[in-house]
Amino acid sequence: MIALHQYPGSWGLPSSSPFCIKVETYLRMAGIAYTNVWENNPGRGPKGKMPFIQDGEKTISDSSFIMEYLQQNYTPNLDANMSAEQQAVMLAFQRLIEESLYWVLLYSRWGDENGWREIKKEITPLLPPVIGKGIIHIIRKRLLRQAHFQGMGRHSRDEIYHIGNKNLRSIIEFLGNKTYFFGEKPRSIDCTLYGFFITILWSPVPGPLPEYAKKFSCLEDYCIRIRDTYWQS
Ligand SMILES: N[C@@H](CCC(=O)N[C@@H](CS)C(=O)NCC(=O)O)C(=O)O
Repeated sequence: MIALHQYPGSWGLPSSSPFCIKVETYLRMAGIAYTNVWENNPGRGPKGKMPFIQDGEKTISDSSFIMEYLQQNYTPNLDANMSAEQQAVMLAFQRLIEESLYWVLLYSRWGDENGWREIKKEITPLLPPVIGKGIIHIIRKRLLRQAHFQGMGRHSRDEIYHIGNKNLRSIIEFLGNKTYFFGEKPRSIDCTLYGFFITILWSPVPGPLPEYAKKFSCLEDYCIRIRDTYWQS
């Protein structure tokens, strides 16, 4: 059986990482049997990040490589029978979310003082006692350094949220009131969207991202629909 290594949940979310929620949602949507292995230390993964999976002798790291592996080795493939155009649009949105919106989310949690307060309160108790108080600052420094080198971390607070909300707006425009991103059938992009949207909407990290997202009831409806269909047990 597939072992999904991922961070434990915070604030009632299934995991503190949207990438982990993405993979678990895919496994649930496709009905593939798996077991969770909870990890707090990303260093245990082959790429120093969560999630990764083990399937027999195979270890696969990175949520997108994991999903490609699942699509090649397990049925159903949620992305079967998509047109080339749909696949192109899907990849563009996936990159927008994972390579741009992700860094805004990271900043909102670890850089923005309001988010950092919530993160510190939630994550410190999950770390080893006493030294955990120091470790959380080391994690923060490492993540903000990543954001700096990626480029997002060089922008002002207003600029970062401006980028984030523009990203959100384009996702919302495309989703509209559809059941899933491409209509009536859930696709792998819905797993990515669910991971990121519930992290933004259903965690107590405050700021312009959730404030903006909450203005669009279609987003909340979409998350509730996926939760009620795939996350009840
Ligand atoms: N491209 C990777 C991104 C995974 C990722 O960024 N995971 C974060 C949590 S959201 C992580 O484990 N970060 C630990 C670190 O960078 O130290 C994927 O799709 O799996």
